[in-house]
Amino acid sequence: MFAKPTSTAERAAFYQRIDKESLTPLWEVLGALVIPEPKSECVPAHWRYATVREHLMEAGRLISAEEAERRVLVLENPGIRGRSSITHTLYCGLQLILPGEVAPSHRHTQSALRFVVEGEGAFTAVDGERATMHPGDFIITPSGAWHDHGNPGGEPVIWMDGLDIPLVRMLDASFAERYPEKTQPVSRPEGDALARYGMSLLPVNYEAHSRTSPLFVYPYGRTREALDTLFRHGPVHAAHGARVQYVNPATGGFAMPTIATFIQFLPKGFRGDASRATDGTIYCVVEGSGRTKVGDAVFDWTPRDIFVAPSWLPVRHEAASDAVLFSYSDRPVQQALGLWREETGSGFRPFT
Ligand code: 1HN
Repeated sequence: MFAKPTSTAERAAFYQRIDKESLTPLWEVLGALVIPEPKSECVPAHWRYATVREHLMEAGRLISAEEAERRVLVLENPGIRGRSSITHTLYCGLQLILPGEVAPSHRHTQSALRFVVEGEGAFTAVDGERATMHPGDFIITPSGAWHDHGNPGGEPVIWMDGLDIPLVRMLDASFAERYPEKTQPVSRPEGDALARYGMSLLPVNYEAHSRTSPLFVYPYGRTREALDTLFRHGPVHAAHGARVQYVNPATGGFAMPTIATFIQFLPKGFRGDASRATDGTIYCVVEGSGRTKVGDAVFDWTPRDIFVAPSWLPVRHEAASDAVLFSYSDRPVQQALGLWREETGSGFRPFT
């Protein structure tokens, strides 16, 4: 759209001279800076669970959760290797905690989500309350909250971590500290947050002390029931199936200030319309099998697989069996800044 002017020897010499003073001519780079529509360096990518799990189990033999601080294999977008990023703004990892292990308590300004993929018996502790993790549970560690994990059970437990690490890094706003002890004290019984904030009731005079949902565990059983009802009573979206977003019950907004989280049900035989949005999205398969086309890539997925759809590439889901997909993106950030755009079905205007 913005064409580069022709180069001349005189201009090139000028650029070289000013380069020494950390100056560069805008007209040489404008076309790459301000592009007519998003064209991400990130690429569509798919990680099969069986493969990653094998490597994660090997990591389990090489290093303890305690020595590693967190025993995680980071899923790096192949288009931007070396930046611990799955999209430009978001991080994704798979974390393993073995029976008897503890991942020590710490806190940081980065917000984190956990989506449990395998195993029973581990817990995560957030600001004095423990949550026993079950597959499919969505759990939040708010910015600034002390958190540690433990596995007093008898089997390995694995979950997906989603954090806003690249975003916070871009803003140079990272602070972190260790808790003086390995684990934080328990100050509230398990289920306290769910009773206080997860029953469509709020304590009177409730005052938010954070931008993150006070409900930090969204158990899968309840979510799954809701999805089932949504699907059975319809309507089902032509592109997204029966898709819901996790909300902060105190505001109705997204559960986290920087990360949106979604879950969707795709009935057996679903062949979705294409849709695209400016928020690159990470999907984790919860149930079922199917196929998703992202741009020109085609991913055949089965439970616990993770795949990523970069910004603005068309996404089309098909389900071979009843399927459930969890997903997350930076949508709250884009919406807060008035940048978010979505095109689905017909009709789309970037400027209104
Ligand atoms: C972190 O605190 C966790 O608490 C997981 O489990 C992954 C990646 C980078 C920075 C902090 C956790 C993380 C992390």
